[in-house]
Amino acid sequence: MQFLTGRTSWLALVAVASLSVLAVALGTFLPVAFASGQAETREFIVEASKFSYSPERPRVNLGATVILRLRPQDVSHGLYLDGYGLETTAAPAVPGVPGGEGVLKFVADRPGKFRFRCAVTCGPLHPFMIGELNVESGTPYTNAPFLATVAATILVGGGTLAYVWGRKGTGGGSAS
Ligand SMILES: [Cu+2]
Repeated sequence: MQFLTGRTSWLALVAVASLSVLAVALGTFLPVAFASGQAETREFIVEASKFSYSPERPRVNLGATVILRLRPQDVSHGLYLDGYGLETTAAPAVPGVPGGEGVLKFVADRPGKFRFRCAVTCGPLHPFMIGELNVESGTPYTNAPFLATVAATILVGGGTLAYVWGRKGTGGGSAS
């Protein structure tokens, strides 16, 4: 029929080209979005006391630099992080004496939930002194460049198609 004649086929070509350009833009934005996550630094003061941690379930984004500052509140405690194999211990702070803090600094490069447990036998319920670090792999659906690109793709692609179909409906194929 007249759908693939003259102007309509040219517009279809433009639509395909637009989508291609946007696909490339998508490929450019996504790595940037992930890279920006890597620049993030999350620091937590983890207070430890018999027999729990506070916060108990810190959450970070994949790629973030994480600083955990273990601060025992009553007796000496430790923190061993499963999956990452990291450990620190500390005694409670004493006024006038530096310390009272064990620091773990690392890049959260493994996604998932990782338990951490006390690394110092601190009492009868010591085995139950457990927390959990949640390393969330960033979903692309929450970053602005991705959403903007998707929106632009839909607008341009949909708009072009609507235009093509509109011209087809009004006999638009008959370019003068
Ligand atoms: Cu403990």
